[in-house]
Amino acid sequence: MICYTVCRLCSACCPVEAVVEDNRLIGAERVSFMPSHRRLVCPKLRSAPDIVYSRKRILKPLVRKSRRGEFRESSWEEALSLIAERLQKIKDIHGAHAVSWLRGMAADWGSPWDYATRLMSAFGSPNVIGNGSVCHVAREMAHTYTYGAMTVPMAKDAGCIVIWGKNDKNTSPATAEAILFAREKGAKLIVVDPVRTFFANKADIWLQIRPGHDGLLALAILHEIVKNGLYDRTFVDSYTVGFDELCSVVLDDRYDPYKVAGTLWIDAELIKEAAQIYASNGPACIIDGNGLDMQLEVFQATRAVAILRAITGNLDIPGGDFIPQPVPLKNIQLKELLPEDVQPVTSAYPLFSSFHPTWGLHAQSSLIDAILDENPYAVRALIVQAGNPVVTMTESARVEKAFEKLEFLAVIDLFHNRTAAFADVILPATTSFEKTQLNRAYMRNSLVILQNQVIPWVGDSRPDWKIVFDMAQYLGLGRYFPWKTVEEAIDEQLEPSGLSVEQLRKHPQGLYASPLAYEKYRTAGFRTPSGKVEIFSERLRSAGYDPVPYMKGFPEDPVSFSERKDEYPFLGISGERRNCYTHTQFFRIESLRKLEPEPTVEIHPEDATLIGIGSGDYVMVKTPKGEIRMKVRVSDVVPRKVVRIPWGWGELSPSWNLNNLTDDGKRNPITGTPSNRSFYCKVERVT
Ligand SMILES: Nc1nc2c(c(=O)[nH]1)N[C@H]1C(S)=C(S)[C@@H](COP(=O)(O)OP(=O)(O)OC[C@H]3O[C@@H](n4cnc5c(=O)[nH]c(N)nc54)[C@H](O)[C@@H]3O)O[C@H]1N2
Ligand SMILES: Nc1nc2c(c(=O)[nH]1)N[C@H]1C(S)=C(S)[C@@H](COP(=O)(O)OP(=O)(O)OC[C@H]3O[C@@H](n4cnc5c(=O)[nH]c(N)nc54)[C@H](O)[C@@H]3O)O[C@H]1N2
Ligand code: SF4
Ligand SMILES: [Mo]
Repeated sequence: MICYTVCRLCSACCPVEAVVEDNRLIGAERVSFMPSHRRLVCPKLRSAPDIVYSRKRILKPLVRKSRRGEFRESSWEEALSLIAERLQKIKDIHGAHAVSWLRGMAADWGSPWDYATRLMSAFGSPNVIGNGSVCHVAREMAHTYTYGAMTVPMAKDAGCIVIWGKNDKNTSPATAEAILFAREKGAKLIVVDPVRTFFANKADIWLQIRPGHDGLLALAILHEIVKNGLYDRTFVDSYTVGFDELCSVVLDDRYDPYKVAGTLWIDAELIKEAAQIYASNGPACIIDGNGLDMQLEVFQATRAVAILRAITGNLDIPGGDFIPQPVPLKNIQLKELLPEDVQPVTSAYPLFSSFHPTWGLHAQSSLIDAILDENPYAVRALIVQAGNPVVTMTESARVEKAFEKLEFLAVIDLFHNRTAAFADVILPATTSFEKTQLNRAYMRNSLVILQNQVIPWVGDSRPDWKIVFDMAQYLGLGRYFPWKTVEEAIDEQLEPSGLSVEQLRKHPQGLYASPLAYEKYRTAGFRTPSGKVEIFSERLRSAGYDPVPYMKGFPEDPVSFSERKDEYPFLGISGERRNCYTHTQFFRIESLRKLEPEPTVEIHPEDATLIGIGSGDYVMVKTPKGEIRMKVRVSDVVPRKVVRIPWGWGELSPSWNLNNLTDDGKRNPITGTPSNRSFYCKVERVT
């Protein structure tokens, strides 16, 4: 039997056809506009049955026999009672805000995020924290502050595609297929990436940027476009505010491509040509990605890129950058129940914590400040859902210290990860194939596709929704979760859209909540305070930040440890996401592991010769925070003086943990984003 659902083995959220026989998942294939024989293969999806039925999955709740002692299996009743009792005790003594919920990306940011927030609101704690400061939410805020929403690139119909810090071949096969399709039809392709990626190899222009300097490149491109009158004057005059202020920033001689070329490591002629091609081959879209995230400059750099989209007239047109039409949903987070006098732990980042009605809190480093330094107050108990923060948060040593200090930790996961090693209780969750939910990807834009449960829960595991609903009962908050099934909960949330689970199941390829419409700003304006594209943001000005990107100038070398680069001369960058793994996941799935058995640091041939190493040798990579030890691959995919360190392997060994090298001391002032992406380091041969 073929069953339609959405795969959530990574955040790409691909619609898939699952093959189910006798209630068992046999296989699955992505749904795509590409004919089957031309579709990109996702190894994780191919191994989905190995993941779902892995012998390593946790299939019973586990509780500790004693603090840091061994785990023993328990009933759900015992585990949930224990959690409720411990959380209630901490609430009674210290207040509900001493309890926090921390979410990784794996259970999705859609309805699972709403349920966790609802539970904590009812409990009385504002602290439900996501990982958006290092994922795409900081970038989402920059888009939103500029034109009211994060745009969706319409690559398939574009005349020019700019891929800015994204590696879709490995991270989003549907987008990669759209790019390949457009390219075959003759679309121009520009790639901004320090690494020679699959698409950099296919590009008309590859801007091999110095890591962390995207804001400066955007200024140089803006300089070229404005100076040569390559912008859309009618759009700028009618629909933007602050163009004059932009001109006074970007026309400064400092941002002339010839002046910045040396700093950017890019030939000035290439920057000028890229600006010319982008501005004159519309409709053009910019696919921005995680190369901009996890950078100290994420916010203003993304703002500068967003302004490029706007002044070239590419917003909300077919083949350009579409302004999504959010699905009207009921806000079920119940934040109105929260006491007004308790601030969340992320209160140092107030704009980021409030830019969106349901995104919530994402400056995740603040949680570690709260546990370790009791700043702004102490968090003593934590529930970690669908994340592995001990490996994925910045500066693992600090995170581990914080987890050691917790009075109570409950983990909701499929596997025994490094974070679960600190837990008092582990609750076994189901995979995405075993649960029905509304994913964020299908809430933010008009087409809604339901993630459907296609097989029964494996063992004694439970879907995340059920775990949260049951936890509410044990905490005496059952009245806030009146739904008997997840379908009832989703229907209530979907009510304003006029859609329902039943209808969505009848239309597994999705239903539109509203008809697709372009250039909506002509009648409705943009969803910003002024109703226009805010090149100049009054909100940023009044909060004390640059209202136009880089009014106060582009900072010198905004990369971790730049003040010590004499001692740490290499630039380390957080490495490739291989398509067989998701962050710290699936390294123990044999069919996937054999595709990439060991991590390798990539280093340029000239640097390798200088250090006297070759492929297969081992090196130590060190920063002031720590060190890792890995095998070397000599390769010219990276520029000189840059090493690419593979991501996620810290789950298998601390000596492979990239976040042993990163620094949580310096953060973006608006979003609290530390640089997990680029940092100075040294590379030493292991003899
Ligand atoms: N240095 C550096 N740091 C990074 C990154 C980087 O590239 N470099 N990437 C950053 C980014 S973009 C992100 S999004 C974060 C990711 O950070 P995390 O979300 O912490 O990363 P994962 O390793 O994906 O952890 C997900 C966990 O959820 C479990 N899981 C899977 N599915 C489910 C489910 O349905 N329910 C439940 N309850 N559990 C489930 C998995 O077994 C796994 O243990 O890391 C960030 N940190
Ligand atoms: N297979 C797989 N797929 C995934 C994930 C996974 O872990 N594995 N994770 C999912 C998640 S949560 C996310 S957020 C997405 C992320 O997906 P992407 O946005 O594609 O992120 P990455 O592949 O980390 O990095 C994108 C590119 O940025 C480049 N880059 C590095 N530094 C810089 C820089 O300073 N400037 C510029 N311009 N580029 C730079 C890298 O070389 C890389 O090619 O992928 C999702 N999909
Ligand atoms: S890219 Fe692969 S793992 Fe990620 S959602 Fe799509 S099919 Fe699933
Ligand atoms: Mo992410």
